[in-house]
Amino acid sequence: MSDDLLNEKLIAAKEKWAREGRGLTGDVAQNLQRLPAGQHLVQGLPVLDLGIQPDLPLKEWSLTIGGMTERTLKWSWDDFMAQPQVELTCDIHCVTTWSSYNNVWNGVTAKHLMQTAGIKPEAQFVMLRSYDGYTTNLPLSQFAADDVLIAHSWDGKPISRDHGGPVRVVVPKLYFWKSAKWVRAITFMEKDQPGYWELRGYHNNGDPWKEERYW
Ligand SMILES: Nc1nc2c(c(=O)[nH]1)N[C@H]1C(S)=C(S)[C@@H](COP(=O)(O)O)O[C@H]1N2
Ligand SMILES: [Mo]
Repeated sequence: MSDDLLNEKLIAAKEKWAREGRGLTGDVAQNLQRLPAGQHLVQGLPVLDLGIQPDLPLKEWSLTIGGMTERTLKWSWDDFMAQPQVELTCDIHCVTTWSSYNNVWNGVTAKHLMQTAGIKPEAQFVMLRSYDGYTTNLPLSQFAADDVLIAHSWDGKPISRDHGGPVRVVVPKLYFWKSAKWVRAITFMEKDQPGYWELRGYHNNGDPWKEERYW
């Protein structure tokens, strides 16, 4: 076969591929919408914390809800499990640039918790406090989003100790450092206060779609 003929055949084949859309997965547009700027996709869920993973027997565990609320609640494990339960699936975006898709969580919604405690009109911010000494703050409007969960299960199993079990918060719309593991107390506040990473150069709001990493 002459070089010319070979070339023509190759071009014809490539034209056919173009007509057929060979190699197209349809994923490009989807990924562009799904992966925030500067993030890459990983499988599963890496472990990230301060190196202290508290051991919390269910009998000793409790969650305190207070501050600018009508009632101060202290839920035991049984109290917590007796609340209405929901299942939610979300993508996770960690500020260290990994994202993880389709994480399935079970637990109690922040909305339900707020209704049960009764939020005073002065409340504008929320502080999450954890058993390892970690804290993180967020505006009430972010905490009150429909997809914020106080979760006890991940992908159908109790959340393991390294991922914040028995109970962690999940705030899908913000970078993952706002999702406190081993949550101990949820405090509603009139004035904002920076949490652990917010005091150390990380953004106060932390919206991955605005790339609010640092400030
Ligand atoms: N209590 C507590 N919660 C925490 C942290 C922590 O150190 N302590 N680290 C945060 C950070 S920076 C991230 S990225 C996620 C990691 O959650 P994972 O280990 O389940 O992936 O937890 C967040 N919640
Ligand atoms: Mo993180």
